[in-house]
Amino acid sequence: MKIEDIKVIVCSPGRNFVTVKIVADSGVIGVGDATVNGREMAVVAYLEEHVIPCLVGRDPQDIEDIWQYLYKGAYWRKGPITMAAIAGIDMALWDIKGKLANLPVYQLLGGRSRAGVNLYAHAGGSDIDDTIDKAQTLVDQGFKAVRLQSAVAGLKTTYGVVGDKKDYYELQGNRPLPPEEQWCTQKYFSMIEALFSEARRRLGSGVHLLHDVHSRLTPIESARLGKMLEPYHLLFLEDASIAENQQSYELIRQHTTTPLAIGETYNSIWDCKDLIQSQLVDYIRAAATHAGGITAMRRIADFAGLYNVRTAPHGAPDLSPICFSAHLHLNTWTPNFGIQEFVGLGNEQIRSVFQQDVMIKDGMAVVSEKPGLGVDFNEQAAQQYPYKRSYLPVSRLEDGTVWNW
Ligand code: CS2
Ligand code: MG
Repeated sequence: MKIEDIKVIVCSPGRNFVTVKIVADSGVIGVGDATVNGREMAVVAYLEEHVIPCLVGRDPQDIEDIWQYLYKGAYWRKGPITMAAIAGIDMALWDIKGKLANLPVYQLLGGRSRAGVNLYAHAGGSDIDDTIDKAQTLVDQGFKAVRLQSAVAGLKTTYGVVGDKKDYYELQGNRPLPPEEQWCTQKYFSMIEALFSEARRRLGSGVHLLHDVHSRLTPIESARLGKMLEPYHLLFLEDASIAENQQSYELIRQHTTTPLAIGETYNSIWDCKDLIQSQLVDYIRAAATHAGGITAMRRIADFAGLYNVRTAPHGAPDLSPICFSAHLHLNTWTPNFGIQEFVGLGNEQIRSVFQQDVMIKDGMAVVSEKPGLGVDFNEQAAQQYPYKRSYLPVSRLEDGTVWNW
């Protein structure tokens, strides 16, 4: 069996997605997600110029060999662009393998560990009341876990809060340069405890609450926050501090029992290794698209399982439905799965391009039983939505210093 053709399609049905489509000589088609928000065309060039020529004519069933060839064979290992390119190919090959075997991908991974995949939804509001109102609506819809992000009084913008303004959830139509946002740790600390105490008062203790700091705090500030939020029993506190220096999580850990999560920007098992091995985090949030595909995620999950770390894959709107589907297959299998981030199934345009077979009910997703990943990619529909240059925001402190967004 041979790979006949590989195409990379960039479309923008409301936001940009990079899709890899592999056609095998038997006519079987596999699709994968290779989207890196704000750097989409770098992945396209990497794939078209350096990856695809090495793969046409090879056996699409050799997933492992192809993964190792692209990872070790490049000499220049890791990095978001390389790993997204590998991920797009890898997902498409698993899709093909499933179709050839006439089995959904989770069966190829080892079969079910659970009936369905628990999801956490996003509540982002303009103030504490608005955030909790939105959380209440999600709870009423059946969600058992909700992430709370509230605007911070006195700051022009806050991460995770979608208003009527354009922000990272949307495409920057008329301003194709990175938007700038503002941050002030002191202002954030003056409201964050009230958000969670009020949420517990209004929502009760039955719902799981989560929060994403988006790496805005130093390790000692994260320690303070974790301690401060202990009475409100978060399911996890995400990306409290940046962990380029993985040891810095030791300091946070020494001070707080609030469970910690990290990993959405990680590209390989090596980025998570020390955090997992030293049990410095409770949830690892690597995504199939950014950490090298299903082959790599399977290894991260098994490694994490040795240290009581659970998986909680990234599920933001800038990962395509193909990635979400790959996560559902992984999560259905992963014995040490924790929770899946969920922001909905996308707008009408997205759903016309990526026809995804999934059932969502009462805050839980049930994976597709179709062979492969269970996503039909409509290339003609995709062509109606050409790529539009767009960026994630950049953050600055009030004095102008560039900060972590
Ligand atoms: C966020 C993301 O969902 C999350 O947890 O951190 O929305 C993230 O900001 C974007 O995916 C960045 O591309
Ligand atoms: Mg996050």
